Amino acid sequence: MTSHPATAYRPPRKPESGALVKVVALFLGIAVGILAFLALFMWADARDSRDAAAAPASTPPAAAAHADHNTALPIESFAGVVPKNAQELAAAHKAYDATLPPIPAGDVVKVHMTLKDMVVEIAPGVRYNTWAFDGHGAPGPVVHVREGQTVEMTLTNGGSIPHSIDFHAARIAPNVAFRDVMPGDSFSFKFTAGDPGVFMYHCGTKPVLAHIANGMYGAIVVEPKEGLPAVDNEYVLVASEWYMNGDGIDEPASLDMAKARAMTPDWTTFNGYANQYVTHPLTADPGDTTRFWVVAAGPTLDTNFHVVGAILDRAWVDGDMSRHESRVQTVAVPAGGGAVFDVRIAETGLYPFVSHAFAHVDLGQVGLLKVGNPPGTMSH
Ligand SMILES: [Cu+2]
Repeated sequence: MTSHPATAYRPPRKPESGALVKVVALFLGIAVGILAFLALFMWADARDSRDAAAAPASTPPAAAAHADHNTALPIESFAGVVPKNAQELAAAHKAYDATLPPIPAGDVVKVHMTLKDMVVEIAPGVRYNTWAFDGHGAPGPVVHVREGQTVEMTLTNGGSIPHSIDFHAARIAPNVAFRDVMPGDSFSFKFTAGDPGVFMYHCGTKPVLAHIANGMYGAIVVEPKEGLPAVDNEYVLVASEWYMNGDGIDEPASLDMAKARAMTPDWTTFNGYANQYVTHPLTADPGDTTRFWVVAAGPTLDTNFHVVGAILDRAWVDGDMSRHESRVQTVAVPAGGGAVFDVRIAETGLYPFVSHAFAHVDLGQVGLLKVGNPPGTMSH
């Protein structure tokens, strides 16, 4: 496995000659052959395991529980690796407040974010070295404005390398507004929030993949001037994925750039922490309509938004608030995109909201909407 500490990232060198390319191609050919052999071997091994499982147990349970999670992938995965007291830690974790904040009064909304290097927890007992907007970890704070308001944005760089901020809600020259801000400096720009919807913001400093993967993203909600249909609850969910060079348990993990390029995350999350709304559900009352403002921050993967046991009554897709789809089941929110979903749920119960690309659920991108007080749960 090759891993790059986030702060020591170097781009790969280009092959220097055609001969080198040929050598690399030869090695790749050999590697594919070896992988094919390994795949065959693992298939045979899996068959053996299945047969062994059917036979009386001969492997001590402790050895089985400590199965190597690392043999199936060319890149080492830390997916699902948590300490023994994970449940306790998940319960103690303070969930990111998903509630949509109110719109500030006035024509101008001043937003000041300070970038800080900080360690955050992204799953129970799993820590990661982020570059974080406004000391929030990831995602950064939700910015909520009304269409027509002017956003006056100041970014202070309290980190150790250059950073920037790119608002998808802005029509502005990016070379001016989204420029790099040096450590210790501050920079301001303003834009009119003229297009309603929910948009991503993120650091746009190169390599952007690394800056987003390290937690530099968030959501800005631009409420349409004429408003939307009234609802009972409004929540903001930012979907993202994490690529780690260690399990993050004994010491915080940093970015593994090879994994980020290969798009093989260790964890996927809503609002930066795996399964946090399973342990600490979002809430609604029976008969309520709940609005989800969803951004897929990536850095690379989409989120396929679905609420189990419900239909998305209204879906405004990718920031287009001029029309909505009705009664749809699953809507893909592309990396770098956002969508708004209204869901009316009549019956008491626990309703999972997920990315229905189910590897994402397995890696932590799932939460619960608790409607009423289903039996066996505490009141809210
Ligand atoms: Cu950055």
